[in-house]
Amino acid sequence: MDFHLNRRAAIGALGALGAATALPASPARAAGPPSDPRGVRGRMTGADAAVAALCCERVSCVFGVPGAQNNEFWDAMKSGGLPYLLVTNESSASVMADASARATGGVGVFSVVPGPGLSNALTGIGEALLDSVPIVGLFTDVDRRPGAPAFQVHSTPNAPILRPMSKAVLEIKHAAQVPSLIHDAFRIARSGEPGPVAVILPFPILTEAWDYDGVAPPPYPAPFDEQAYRRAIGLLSDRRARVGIYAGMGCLDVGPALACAAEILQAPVATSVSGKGAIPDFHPLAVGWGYGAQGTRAAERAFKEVDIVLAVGVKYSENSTASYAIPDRGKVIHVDANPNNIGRNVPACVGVNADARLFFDRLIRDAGAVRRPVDPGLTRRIAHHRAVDRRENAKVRITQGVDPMAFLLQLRAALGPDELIFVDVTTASHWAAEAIDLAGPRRYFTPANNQSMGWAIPAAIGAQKVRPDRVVASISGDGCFLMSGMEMSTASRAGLPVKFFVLDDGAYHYMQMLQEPSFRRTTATELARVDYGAFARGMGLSYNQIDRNDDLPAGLARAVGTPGPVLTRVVISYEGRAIRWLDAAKSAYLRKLPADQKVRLGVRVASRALDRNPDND
Ligand SMILES: Cc1ncc(C[n+]2csc(CCOP(=O)(O)OP(=O)(O)O)c2C)c(N)n1
Ligand SMILES: [Mg+2]
Repeated sequence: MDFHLNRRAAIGALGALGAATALPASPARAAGPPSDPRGVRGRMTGADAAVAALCCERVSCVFGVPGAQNNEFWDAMKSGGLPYLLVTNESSASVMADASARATGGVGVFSVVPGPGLSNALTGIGEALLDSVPIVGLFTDVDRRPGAPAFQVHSTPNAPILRPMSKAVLEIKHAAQVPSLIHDAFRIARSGEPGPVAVILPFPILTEAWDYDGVAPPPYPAPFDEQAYRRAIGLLSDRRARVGIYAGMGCLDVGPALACAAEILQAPVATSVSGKGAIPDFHPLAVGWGYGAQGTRAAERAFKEVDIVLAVGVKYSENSTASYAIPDRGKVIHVDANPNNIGRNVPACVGVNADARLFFDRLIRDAGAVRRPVDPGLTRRIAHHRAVDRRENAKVRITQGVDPMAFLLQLRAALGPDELIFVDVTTASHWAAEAIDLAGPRRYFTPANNQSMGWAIPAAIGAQKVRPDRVVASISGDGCFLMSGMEMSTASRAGLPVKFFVLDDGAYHYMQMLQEPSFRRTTATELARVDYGAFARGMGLSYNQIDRNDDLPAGLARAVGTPGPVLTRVVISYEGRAIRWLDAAKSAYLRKLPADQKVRLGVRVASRALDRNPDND
């Protein structure tokens, strides 16, 4: 480590003096905690131990906002050379941690103060919880020792708020526990079904010194239920049964094994929304997302021929099934790292509590028992249906303003196969799931299950911070933009060249689509008109605008080609293109609606249909 004396080191040394009362035997501290890949060793403060543990875990960035309870930690990050990114609101800190994990396959980290910092961060924590993303939140806390003063600033209860939102809440009670509990948090976040873990670190511990002699523990073993696996193989060994694989987020990092298993089984592979990219879209057995009326037509058709669905690392969530509209396709073998996910929404004939990698690796070793002869007819049919899908998607159907599908397809082409696309909670998200082809995993990101509007803007910034080698684009509706647009200032401050796209229709079109058929009017859906050019200038971004389909090629080239962060307003129109997801969800909803509710709905719709001037807003 370099020990040359500069301003930063001098400030660090002054900081060390501040902690001198707690560090009687410490040698002069220069450039932060020693970073030992084996574990945290030596005498240091709790703040330095936390930084050393995070360095040990190879954290690429800590996202957050400093405050009185964690300034010591932020200072230690600087001394320790641990990269950090200041955000405008803690709601972005947890989202950026989540996105950095999704973009890299690692664990994302954020640091916030208790009270408002914690509550602001909850939405992003919820997204990581429902979307199974490993993140670690460091919540510095007020002084809770016996005799500590009452009514401290930010003293809302942390652990009780965090517990239902997290896989685990680890409370550090003594400086000695700092590295070991941080390592535990990473192990728990990654293990089984990944998710968010909270570490609560009271601020007095940050300045306490301790002699550490730790070793970072190995990861928890991945689950594998041998007996259930054998039952699954027994079922798959009936070679008359045609198999379809439904791959979720749990398959993202096992793409080659998934493709190999599909070839052995001669199985078409559909993915959930979050599993998009687990198999490259150009693989001859890849059929796109979903396998019901909500997904691609190719997936729907291919799975009509299937007798056994092998569902791996997938939850059959409301979003991925269009409100549980997934069709019954015979027997389901459900493989998941979390036993509580198995058979929850779709009954499983065999449930296998196993990690996707272990499951596919074993299946490949046992290929002899389950292998099907190569079926050229199957891949021909898939190629045909996918070509039909792509042709249909490429037809421009909307000419007033920009057709969202044309925008999505041309953006994909302008970016190239390896760049990262973040899709927000907008009408266009369903077309994006259908039409954006992927060359591999961790290139397409969406808040699938907590569906927090505005997620894509901070998420794209967080991903860009840890993937400087990629172009990162975010696609948000104008409603989403209004939720988190201020975070764009972070991109310009930190020089992160994200390409932000706002699909501007002046409304919550999604809500209008849901409200109009049921209420024959819209309520609370019209948005403020925003001067996006002025906003971009105010935030320090370049500005770009696309008004018509004809502008798309040049407008997208400008967005991608302009250095630094760019805000592009896309004047969008949604009328005139069907949404398969919505149609599937609507028919599932109506099918399940009790008779008396159907009558009530019918009467309201009929009576309001007579109103020539509906009271829309
Ligand atoms: C935080 C949050 N609040 C409310 C919702 C409900 N919601 C889902 S989509 C949507 C409208 C999105 O508007 P916009 O970004 O303009 O996209 P558009 O619907 O116009 O495509 C709303 C209000 C949500 N998902 N998240
Ligand atoms: Mg809108």
